[in-house]
Amino acid sequence: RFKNLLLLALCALFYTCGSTPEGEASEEENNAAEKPNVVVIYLDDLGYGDVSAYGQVSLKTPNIDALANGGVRFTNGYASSATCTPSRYALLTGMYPWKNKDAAILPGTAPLIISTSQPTLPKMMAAEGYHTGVVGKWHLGLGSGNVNWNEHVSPGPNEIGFKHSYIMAATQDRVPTVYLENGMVEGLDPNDPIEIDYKNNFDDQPTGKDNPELVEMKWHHGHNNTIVNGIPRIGYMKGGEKAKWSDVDMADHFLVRAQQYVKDHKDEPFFLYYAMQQPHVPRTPHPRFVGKSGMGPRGDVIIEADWCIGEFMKTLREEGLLENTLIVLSSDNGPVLNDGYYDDAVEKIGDHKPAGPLRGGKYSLFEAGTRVPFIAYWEGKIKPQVSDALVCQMDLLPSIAALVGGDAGAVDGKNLLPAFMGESATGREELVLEATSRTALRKGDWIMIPPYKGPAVMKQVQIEPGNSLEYQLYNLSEDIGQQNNLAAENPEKLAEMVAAFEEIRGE
Ligand code: NG6
Ligand code: CA
Repeated sequence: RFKNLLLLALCALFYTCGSTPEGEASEEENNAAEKPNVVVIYLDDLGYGDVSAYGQVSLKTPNIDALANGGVRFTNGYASSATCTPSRYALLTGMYPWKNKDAAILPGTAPLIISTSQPTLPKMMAAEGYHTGVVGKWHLGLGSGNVNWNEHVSPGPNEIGFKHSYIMAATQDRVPTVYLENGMVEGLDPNDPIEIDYKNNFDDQPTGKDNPELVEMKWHHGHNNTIVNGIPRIGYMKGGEKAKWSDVDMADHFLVRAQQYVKDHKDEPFFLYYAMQQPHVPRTPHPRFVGKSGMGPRGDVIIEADWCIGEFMKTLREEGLLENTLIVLSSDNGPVLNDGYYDDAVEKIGDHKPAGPLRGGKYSLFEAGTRVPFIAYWEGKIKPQVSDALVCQMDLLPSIAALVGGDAGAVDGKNLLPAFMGESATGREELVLEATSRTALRKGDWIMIPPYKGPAVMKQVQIEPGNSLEYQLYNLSEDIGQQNNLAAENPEKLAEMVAAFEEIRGE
């Protein structure tokens, strides 16, 4: 019996050697090695401290932890900005968003802010023979102004490099509350056309402001226009009843689309941008996650998002793709508790620290605005490690271009592929950070925030935006919480930082 087995093994060996010359990979293997799939999993408002692998104990995120602990976990990984639209702009174009005056939080009616002629991550991938897809939150504008939501909406993701798109136009708290597939509103009844207006209500429409009795989630600030599914939103919407999404099903809905995308394109190299909506407001966990965190809906949707990531990873595993897929996970900006609805986020936070040791939060030039969970995972390829390299999402376009042999074009991002692959501890030397149109400079371990007028605390969201009439200078290596302003005591360092900042900003 043993002899038979040996014979069989020998035969198998000869057979393999016969089909490909020794030492050379088969064509299939070659293709696989040359064209790894790339998936960017992007969360919305997830803070540096919201992931248990980043030191948090009160909230458990086992599936994100598996990526963080099995790949490169960056401790100095940044979104380019402290709000969504500019960060997404930088991620997809590799450009500093403060160079584009339109890269600010957009209403649902805003035109597309990425020029169809500029280089983008999906375009670069498509040029390298990749199938490219986006599933989830868009918030980069659609159309060229005055969008008619009842016709094909363009330009949008499909015109800047995505061959397939399944998106919500802006945010969960903004109208239109519908999904678009490749530019068409899904499930639209032509007899019930959609009308959208961000200034004026349609006469017969109830609003959060005038009809509190119809509201199931109370608004705290903003968010008092058209009510959809009991939730008052930003902006007015009329019609499109059948096309409206179900908030509690949104996570499952996007997950299934992301999984389907993988299954549909597993036989060709693909790039998927999976842009999840959690934990942005309104936080609407599916009933099976309600109460799971003990922190109210904000904690519950983080657990929901973590579960989705686990399910998505299962799909990659089942399809046999994990060893040929680079997965990057990050968040578009830092955390906020009360972002406009009463949802117990503040009341039930307990000892959880969404920003970890960092100061500020979403909208802030302090670290918590832009320093976010940032993970690169590739099974069998990237060695598990913690990296202190300074990296920004803007660097993904040129770095992934280097991975797949593509051309990134002339962008502000840097090719930091060795850092993303865990082969080098060196990241960028400096980075200009942006928060609600203000900018600051990180260089080495130092941060310089120029003087800005404005409140020290944003009253409604209870976040310190980083404003001061004085220059601020912090040494993050000894003061990660930005408590000691060293500007007065270290004028040389301040001068050096200001000069470097002005040079990059072109001032
Ligand atoms: C703000 C909204 C906030 C959120 C944010 C965008 C108000 C008062 N606040 O204007 O709730 O929607 O925009 O968040 O309307 S982001 O993550 O998409 O940038
Ligand atoms: Ca966001």
